Amino acid sequence: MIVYGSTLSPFVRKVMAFAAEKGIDVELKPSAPGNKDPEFLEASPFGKMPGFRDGDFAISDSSAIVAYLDAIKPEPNLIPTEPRARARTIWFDEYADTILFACGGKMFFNRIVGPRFLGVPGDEEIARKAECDELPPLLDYLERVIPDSGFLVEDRITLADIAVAGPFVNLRHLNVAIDPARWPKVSRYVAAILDRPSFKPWVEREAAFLERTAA
Ligand SMILES: N[C@@H](CCC(=O)N[C@@H](CS)C(=O)NCC(=O)O)C(=O)O
Repeated sequence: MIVYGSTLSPFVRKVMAFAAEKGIDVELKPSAPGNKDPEFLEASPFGKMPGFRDGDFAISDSSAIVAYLDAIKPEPNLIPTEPRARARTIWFDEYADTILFACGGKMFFNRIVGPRFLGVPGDEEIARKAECDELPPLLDYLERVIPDSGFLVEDRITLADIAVAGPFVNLRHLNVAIDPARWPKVSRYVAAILDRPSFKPWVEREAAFLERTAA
């Protein structure tokens, strides 16, 4: 199975960590938006990453891909089946992919991707507003809902944790710290999930790449 993309994208990172937690072997094939390779475009018709292939089956969108992975290898189940737990898992996936990503993306694009990789100047005011105005309420929400078990749903690792913790890697790359005095649960939670073997090697690999490409 092939995942097309770069784990600097939280969506690609989510798929790679999910596959690792399930014990499914996937190959990461480097690809970036704008890639015109027909093999990639067949998997991702709008050129977004991640794309995915399993033989003659190709699909894009991180949530569609993880749904496929959870279905082909049901154990360990990472998308709960109990109705409320399932709904909450999908909610957290959505919270991460839309609300959290929209905020982190403004920082990551304007401070790293644009200036470093696309040759366009970043808008620091957009990044600053995202960090100072948009991020705190998103952390306040997590601080309220993280259970004592350290897992968002069913007191065990699920897609909810993989999706929510992933975008925090981009904040780490930006040296945007989560103040442990204000958000103690969030800072402990994120550190614990990102320390799992499913995430850690990607985080380290990304950090090394960003260090190599720093001006
Ligand atoms: N909902 C999609 C979002 C994928 C997405 O937007 N990926 C970004 C990278 S973080 C991308 O490829 N952007 C380039 C573009 O929109 O052309 C998913 O979950 O996979």
